[in-house]
Amino acid sequence: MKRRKFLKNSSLTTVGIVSASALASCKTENKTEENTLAPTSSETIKPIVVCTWNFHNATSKAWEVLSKGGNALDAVEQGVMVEEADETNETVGKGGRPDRDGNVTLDACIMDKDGNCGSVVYLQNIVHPVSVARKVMEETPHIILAGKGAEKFAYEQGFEKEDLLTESTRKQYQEWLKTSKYETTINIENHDTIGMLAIDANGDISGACTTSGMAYKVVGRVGDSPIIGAGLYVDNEVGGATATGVGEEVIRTVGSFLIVELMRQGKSPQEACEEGVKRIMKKNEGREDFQIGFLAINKNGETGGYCVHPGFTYREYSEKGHENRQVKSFYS
Ligand code: SD4
Repeated sequence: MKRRKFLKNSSLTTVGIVSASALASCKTENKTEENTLAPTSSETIKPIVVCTWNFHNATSKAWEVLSKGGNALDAVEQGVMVEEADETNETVGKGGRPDRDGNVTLDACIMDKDGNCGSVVYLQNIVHPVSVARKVMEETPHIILAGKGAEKFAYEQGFEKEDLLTESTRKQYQEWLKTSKYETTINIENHDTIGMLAIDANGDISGACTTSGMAYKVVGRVGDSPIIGAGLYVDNEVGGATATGVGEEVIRTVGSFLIVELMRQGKSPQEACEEGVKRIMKKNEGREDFQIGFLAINKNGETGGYCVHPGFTYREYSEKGHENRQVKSFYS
């Protein structure tokens, strides 16, 4: 059943008509009257891609798609797929750390300019959960598929079964089993979930988020990353936001949706991310044992980020160049 004929919509037209020369002129434009966003910047930057942490290869891939005139949805999917396939990234895709029983279970979601979205949670044996999430979005009338059902659907869609544990994560897991500490504290400097937001040459926004979640989590645990509104949210009139860190805290504040709504009310991406973290800290007064990083982009291509502890960065790639940006934090 095809709920959405995504490939027939204008994004495809965009791919067809936006040439390299068109992109050459896609530097900065004056803001148009059409934006519902309260102005926080006088120029529009597009195309542009940002992602949580310093994922150079992932943003480069997304930029490659955008700079050839590709749409934002393809850019974010192909961008985050780079990390899903990278076995050295131990919190995304193949090579992600397992749960307490040794299963690698993946969470991912994707959202497009029209508010269409797809998500998979607790997915095993598939290297690219973001692509399965996209299939859920495009090929089913649903938004979230979980566990065995998601895996069965993936095989039906032609995805191949693969062992996601690597030699390295298997060894680490065996080491962890010696103490089997049942605590969900994660190293505040070591969150590698990738959340990516892109604006294409057409000015349309999409986002994706993918993770293996917290290492040695309770079996069955699902974090914020595949939850639309928590780990990711996109509103094509306003902007997008994504999160990394302890997902439970992001879910409690519906963090990404909150940030997009704050931008709708006129806050800059930076101000909105700061407010998002402050809301979380209000519910966790005095608690310092967790990290959250928020990243946001508005319709103008203005970006911002904020986190609980120093260390969170985000990578930005536009015609202006690419850089890894340090963000301010709640605690210094
Ligand atoms: C989760 N937010 O599952 C994810 C974890 C994360 O880098 O961001 N790790 O809660």
